[in-house]
Amino acid sequence: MTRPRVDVIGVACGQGARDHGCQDGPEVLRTFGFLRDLDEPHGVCVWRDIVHAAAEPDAHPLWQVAAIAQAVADRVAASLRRGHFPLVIGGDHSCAVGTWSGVRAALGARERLGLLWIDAHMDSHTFRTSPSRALHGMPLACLLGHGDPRLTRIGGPEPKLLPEDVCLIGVRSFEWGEAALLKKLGVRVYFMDEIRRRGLAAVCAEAWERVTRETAAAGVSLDLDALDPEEEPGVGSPVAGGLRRDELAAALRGLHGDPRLRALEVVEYNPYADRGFVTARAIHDLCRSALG
Ligand SMILES: [Mn+2]
Repeated sequence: MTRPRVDVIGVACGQGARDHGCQDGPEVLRTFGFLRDLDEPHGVCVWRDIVHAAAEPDAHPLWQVAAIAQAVADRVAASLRRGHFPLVIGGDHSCAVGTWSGVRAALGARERLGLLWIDAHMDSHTFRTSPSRALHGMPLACLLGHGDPRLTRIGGPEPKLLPEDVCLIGVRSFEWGEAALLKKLGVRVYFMDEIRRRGLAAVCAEAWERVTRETAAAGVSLDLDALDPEEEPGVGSPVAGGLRRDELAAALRGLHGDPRLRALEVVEYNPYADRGFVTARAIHDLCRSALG
């Protein structure tokens, strides 16, 4: 089987977070060529473009995030329809609404999408439960059909994910309201204590089996704050006690070459918090692990 061409789609969104630093993540990674060698040896990785927010800085963040998510959804769906593999590089995690709505749109109407959500947080708030009202704390709820219609209806009115087709991995910081939503829906959450007990490899293998059991395609949404900030400082919302880069790289290598893996998203790179580009290099290593 020939490897599909990888379309790198940068998303310069920072409006979903209080600190907008992640907005400049894709531009730094592209300018300094951190993903360049994904190109080798066959030239199958192409930076398509970087999606920017509309030039209306005073617009409400919800309006800006919805506009950018729609643009991302269109590009991701077009990439899949060309038979390519979209690699979305955020930006804050609100771009996930666009990424996975786009993947869902490229599938058949009755086909289901599976997703591993690797994150220190649950990202499953709605405006009713979120203390901060920050949109990067809401994308998973939106994809499950809960949230503001301007975000839940991108790519069609139906939920983009069924609860049984999603697993969260690496969670260690959350609020009561979002945990209650996931519990009510029956979404499987692998907290850090379970990962420490069983090992990331075993947890990832089990989670991947769950999200591919009934689905036509599956993906990985990787929030870099799942990693331990002692190793990876360049993230939007660091939380102590996370995954090690090498164990996550090994787990992603387990997915490499699996035809059910159809898209990958890596988000929340904050270049202003990075030290000596260690986290930029981690992004490269992790993409390389998953994509070969
Ligand atoms: Mn997140």
